[in-house]
Amino acid sequence: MSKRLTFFSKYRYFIFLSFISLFVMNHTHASFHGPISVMGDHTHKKDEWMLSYRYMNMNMDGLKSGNNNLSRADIFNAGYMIAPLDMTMEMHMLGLMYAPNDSVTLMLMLPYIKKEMQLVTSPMKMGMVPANKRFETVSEGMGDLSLTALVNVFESSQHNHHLHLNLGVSLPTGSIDERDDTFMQNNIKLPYAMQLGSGTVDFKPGITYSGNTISGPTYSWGAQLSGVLRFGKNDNGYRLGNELQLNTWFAKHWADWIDTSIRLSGKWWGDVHGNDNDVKKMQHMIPTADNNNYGGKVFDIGLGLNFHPKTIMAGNRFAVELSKPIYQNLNGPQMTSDWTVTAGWQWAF
Ligand SMILES: [Cu+2]
Repeated sequence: MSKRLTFFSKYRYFIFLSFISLFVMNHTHASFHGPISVMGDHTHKKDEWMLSYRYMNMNMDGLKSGNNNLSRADIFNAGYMIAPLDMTMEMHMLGLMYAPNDSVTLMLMLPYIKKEMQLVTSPMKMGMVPANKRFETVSEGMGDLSLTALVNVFESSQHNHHLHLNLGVSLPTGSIDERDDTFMQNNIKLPYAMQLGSGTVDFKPGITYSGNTISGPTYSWGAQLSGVLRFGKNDNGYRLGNELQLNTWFAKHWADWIDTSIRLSGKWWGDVHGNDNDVKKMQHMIPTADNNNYGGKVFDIGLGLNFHPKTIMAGNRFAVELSKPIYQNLNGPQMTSDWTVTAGWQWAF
């Protein structure tokens, strides 16, 4: 496990900034944002800044291969000695946006990640491995830093249709050398799913459309197609699979300070190319150590609630979204996604 940043120091920063922002008058005009789980959904006008904090809690539970749910017994019958039971990933994400001019907005995002996986050994004792032994592995630390230029390419004359490009790069600031102690061996290398970064410089292109009604009841909507393209191999001899994601959303604005949103998304991603030799040694013992047991497709539905208060709190937005998969097809055996919560605070100034 890498060094811990105490949660107190993180929250202290967040609380301090929230408090300060209460007293800052704001001249930023309201714009329509996508759900909080969508990154790079909006651009800013010249000289606007935005600071944001997101908390994400993603849960995985059970296993699938293709469309089929697998039981724990299926894993052991396939010859594995250890089955993953469930996994939680918590992410604290700091974001900073700045628009040097009306055409380009720069965005920086730095995640801090904690992953916890619960596992269990086979009900049959095998050699050194005790039967039905439950244990946990944990990894924690900085994830990959991403830098993105959001470039406006079209805005309708009424300013209600907007299109921009997302030109992002992700730098390998996240560790790919996370280890933890287990009952079998101390300081064992953790599988790909438990690492904090990709280990490669990745390109993150995307295109985002957003629109809103001009008069009458207010609705807003949007769509974003984005990808993660990875090249070469990282220092441990592998690269994660490429990703493609389509997000679409629709929001109803009940008043000028509150809206609710629905989001539908589809994500496709590939398996791991190459192997970390320390991990490959365990590929017949535990499904997560096999580079073929990665990749698949997931369709999600997300419901969001957004507050954007006026007067002295103007410029702030508080948002929460709960999402759940409605369909998943995984190269397996692989852990299946369950629900995800994303909560965030954005402050434009
Ligand atoms: Cu922003």
